[in-house]
Amino acid sequence: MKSLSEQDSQIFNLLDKERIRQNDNLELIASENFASRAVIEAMGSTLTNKYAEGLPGKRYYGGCEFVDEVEELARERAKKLFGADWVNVQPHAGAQANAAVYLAFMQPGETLLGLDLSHGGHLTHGSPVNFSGILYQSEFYGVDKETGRIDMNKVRDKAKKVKPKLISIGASAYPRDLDYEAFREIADEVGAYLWMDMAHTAGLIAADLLNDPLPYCDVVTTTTHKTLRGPRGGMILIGNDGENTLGVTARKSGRTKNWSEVLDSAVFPGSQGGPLMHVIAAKAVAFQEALQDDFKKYQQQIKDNAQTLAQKFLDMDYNLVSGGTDNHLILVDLRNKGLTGKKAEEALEGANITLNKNMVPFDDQSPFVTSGIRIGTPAMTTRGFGTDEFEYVAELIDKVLQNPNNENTRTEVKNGVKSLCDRFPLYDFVTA
Ligand code: DSN
Repeated sequence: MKSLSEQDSQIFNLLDKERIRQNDNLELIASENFASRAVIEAMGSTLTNKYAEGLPGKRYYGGCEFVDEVEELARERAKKLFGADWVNVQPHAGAQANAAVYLAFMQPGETLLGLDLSHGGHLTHGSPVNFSGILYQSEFYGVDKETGRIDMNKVRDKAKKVKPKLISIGASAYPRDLDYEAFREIADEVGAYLWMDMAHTAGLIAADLLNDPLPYCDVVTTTTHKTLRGPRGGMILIGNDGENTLGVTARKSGRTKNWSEVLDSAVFPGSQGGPLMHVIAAKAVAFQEALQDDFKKYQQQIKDNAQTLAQKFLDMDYNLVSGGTDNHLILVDLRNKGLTGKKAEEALEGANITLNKNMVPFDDQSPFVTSGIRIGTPAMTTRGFGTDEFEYVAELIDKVLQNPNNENTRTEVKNGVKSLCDRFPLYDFVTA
């Protein structure tokens, strides 16, 4: 058989260009990371060939003896990592994990209460352009205008008013930790189920560096490729399966069942066909990596780096939503700098600094323009950056933002980026 370079030089060359781009840029998109060689090898394996609808030991196809073991290892490792009673590792991505939650807990037309997308929420938490907002009645809570933080009293008021069937927690651009106990109390008061989407913060939660949602939520979803640093994919977890896990109101109202069975069916056959067994193998590898002591140190460094970045930006007179960070990202409000997020993203890209424009709460710009940028530390921390490097990163970003149209500044910053990246090489094996 031919190798990729022999078979298809066009694709091979594009993959190689992307490998070089990843090596030569400062990757600051808060949802991205660099998977290990072992994870990438598992994803590129012959398991991509295998159909395995069903669950280990209960498949609809023959020849599943080895993929059964792979999926069992992935499940056991994930349970150990998060202290979960039950997991399903088959969702192809975070959106598919979330779709299964809706299918399990909601009927079309019922009400969901989630964090507003423009306040840091996620598309699949009820946005009108997403299936979650099309099929279900979506209502939103937001952050307080002064503090930039979720105000639990306002969440309670809103929940009492709209009486949701399901309350979602979790965000794509919220720099603070979350109070799951308070959310649980509210869910119980109004008789709602409680769901946390920890896609962004799963690695920090696994390392006990943020509050743990599993004891308080009826169901938790995540992606596996952000702070968790695995392959692109999704997963669903339950802290304690069975009667005891449900909130007080749910128990009183007799809505007790083993949600694991309902959720398994909601994934397959409810919303997916054959699982991606090569990706599940890579998830197993990533979970094993995350169970090592080094992973905890890595997560602590992510957090230290984000705090360093936050302080440096504050010192340079930037406004940060909520005034700082508890996790892996900061959200910079550029309005006092006379810049839009779009302009900042474009100027920084020209200097090999990759991040994304982002709405800030109470933004007066459209989602295509925005008034902010989101900056995350997980990917460059994987490359070995510590707080000194992130101080320098903040200085490089500031230099570009002070002169967004100046070619000489961009060239100067590009050189700074190049020397940083050269000091912290990425992949020492050929990925394309
Ligand atoms: N697209 C992801 C992010 O950037 O946060 C969320 O799915």
